[in-house]
Amino acid sequence: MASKVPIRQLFIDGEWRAPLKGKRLPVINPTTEETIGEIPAATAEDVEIAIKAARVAFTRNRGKDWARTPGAFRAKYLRAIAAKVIERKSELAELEALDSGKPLDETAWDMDDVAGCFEFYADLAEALDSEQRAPVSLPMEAFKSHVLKEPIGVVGLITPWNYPLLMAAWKVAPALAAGCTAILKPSELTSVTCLELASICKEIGLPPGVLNIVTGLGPEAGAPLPAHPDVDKVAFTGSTATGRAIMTAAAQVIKPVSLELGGKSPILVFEDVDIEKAAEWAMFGCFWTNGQICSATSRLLVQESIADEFIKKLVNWTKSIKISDPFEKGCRLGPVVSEGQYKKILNFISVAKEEGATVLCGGRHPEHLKKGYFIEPTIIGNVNPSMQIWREEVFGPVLTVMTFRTEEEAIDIANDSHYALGGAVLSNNADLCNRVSEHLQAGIVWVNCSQPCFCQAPWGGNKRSGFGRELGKWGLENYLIVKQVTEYVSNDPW
Ligand code: TXE
Repeated sequence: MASKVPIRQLFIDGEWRAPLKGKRLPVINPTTEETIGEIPAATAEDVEIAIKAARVAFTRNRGKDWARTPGAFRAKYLRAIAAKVIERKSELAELEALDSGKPLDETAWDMDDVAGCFEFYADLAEALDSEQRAPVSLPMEAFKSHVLKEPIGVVGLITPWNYPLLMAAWKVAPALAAGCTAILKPSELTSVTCLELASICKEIGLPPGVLNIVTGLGPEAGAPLPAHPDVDKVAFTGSTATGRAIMTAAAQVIKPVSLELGGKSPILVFEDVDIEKAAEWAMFGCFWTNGQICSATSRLLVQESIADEFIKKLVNWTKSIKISDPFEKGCRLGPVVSEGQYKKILNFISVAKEEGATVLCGGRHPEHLKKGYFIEPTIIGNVNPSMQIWREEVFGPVLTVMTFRTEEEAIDIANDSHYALGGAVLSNNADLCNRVSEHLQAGIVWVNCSQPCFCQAPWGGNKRSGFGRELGKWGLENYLIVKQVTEYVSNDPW
């Protein structure tokens, strides 16, 4: 079982490079609070070199331009990455659990999803070849027009810590499939597996400069990407505040951004549900990945007529969730990612109590675990829609509960949020589910479930949850631009 992490450097132009200023950051195991290694901390000077390398690899590479390679050529590299992830699955899953605190079972699934994502975009890269030169029908016979799909250019990919390698895959795989070259900046809290992705790229012989990986602090290693005139697009997943800063910087040089930001997603439970099944989805929807999911359905709305029975069941089950070292068999909840997040979540709970809410279960550090950033799975009732705990993203294992009487009221309360990422409706009435799905303000709606995610289907939010869609064919389009080519084909003078 891994207890230390490999020592790595920045990955720039196909080589390991020490950061120019020699800075390094500690890697802290959130389960033990111990330092278990370090990562290189890039500054603007390192990022500048990475951007230059990506630019050369994109279109100034003397005939070997990644941008001009056929999709089928790029697909081979994506498949090779997928194969290596599977070959190293248990090692990568262990490193991810060690670094992030997520249960080992979950990080093992994450690795399957990482490989699946690279495979999926390999298929789309191949398909892209046959989609080129699609004709456009014009109203004048003297002209013929077609469309070229071209890679957008050098892209900056900035990712968070809740699914460290998977969030990188969601961006790297479509970017490379489209023919873009990239600079990936993972979260400083969980960069370990992304540096292993670098080792995989080296091993499979990905052409130098196609993917550069710079680790370090956001303001130092991330901020140069949106601000730099030679980065053509930025894709970001993280907090709404950082998303706003990225958008502001990108606006100065007019470049597109796609933003997947925070959320406070509702789950609506109607009186005709099977209470046991619904309670399971409500728990899963909020406590999976230690509650650190942007789309976590953390606002539970339950119909008044079943509220007492439903909440009682939910609280009892939540109390039985196994919270332990992520490597322990049967672990369902590990520690949250960092001391900063731990304190932030406990503060949310204490403000909720001050505002008059009631902690129905959890709300503290578990007694049986002396060390680590553990927080018991928590359910908070007696809330009203103006409370901070109901309105703001907690990003931890905290579920907040309110009741409703009618469908209209449930939809109104659900939509009364700055966020609009996910939403779930649980009912046996198909018409009701359809109506609610249509009315919920969200980029993703789950019916009779919460959180399943497939790389074939679009992912992303509206309002302050961001814009742009990842995954599926929409994820590829994020990294493509369309070019119109129109030809005068008549022999007659114009
Ligand atoms: O996020 P940041 P943090 C939310 C969640 C969490 C809060 C804070 O509510 O409690 O954000 O987490 C990089 N220019 N989400 O502080 O800062 C940073 O290095 C460029 C929701 O970790 O947004 C990291 O790589 N980059 C979320 C990435 O941005 C910058 C997932 C995300 O960090 C930067 C994570 C800058 N100025 C947190 N500053 C989701 N939607 O899934 C930071 N970064």
